[in-house]
Amino acid sequence: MLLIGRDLSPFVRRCAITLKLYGMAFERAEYSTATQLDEIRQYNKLGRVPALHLGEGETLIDSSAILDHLDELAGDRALMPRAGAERRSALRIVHHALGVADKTVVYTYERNPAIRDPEHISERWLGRLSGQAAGGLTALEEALQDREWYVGNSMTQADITAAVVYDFVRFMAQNFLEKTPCPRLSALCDRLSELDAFRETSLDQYR
Ligand SMILES: N[C@@H](CCC(=O)N[C@@H](CS)C(=O)NCC(=O)O)C(=O)O
Repeated sequence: MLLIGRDLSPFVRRCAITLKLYGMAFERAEYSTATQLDEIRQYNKLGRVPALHLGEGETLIDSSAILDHLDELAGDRALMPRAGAERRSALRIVHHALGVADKTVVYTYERNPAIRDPEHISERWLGRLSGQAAGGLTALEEALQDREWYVGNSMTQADITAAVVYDFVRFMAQNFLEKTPCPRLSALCDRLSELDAFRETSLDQYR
């Protein structure tokens, strides 16, 4: 399997971490969305990452579709609860986190001169995006309460995705967290950052 994209993308990183946690062998094509769009388009005509090339001309796009496939391969070890209330809770957390990631990514693109002309930056648009990200972060912080894990008694995809997205926000848009501190989520992220799968994909490589 070949994973396309860099760990700077929270969508890519949650796939890389999950592959590592499942112990599945994979290779990397660490293309940047800012400078290597043509290379990325060979795998995803949308020009987005992640994509997971499975071989024999088959490629999956979008982190949720990729993780759905990996969970199927993982069988009983799948990190997403299979059904019922636990699955619904995990999906609620994962999609709040993905929403925060979406809004934060667009926020950073709006302010990136390689993507957006500085004279066209809209403060109104930035305010809307940061407000939406803050709403999602608040939902994630409240949902964790004082529990060790979001769902049940062990780590699930909800914990992984929430931690990866929090780490991304902390790295790219620290100003969001000044207005919306998330101490519980921060502690979860720090705890998971000790795992090899998180350490090996650490954002420190982009400092
Ligand atoms: N829903 C997608 C979102 C993927 C996404 O937005 N990826 C960003 C990188 S963080 C990207 O490729 N952006 C390039 C662009 O849209 O121009 C997923 O979960 O994989």
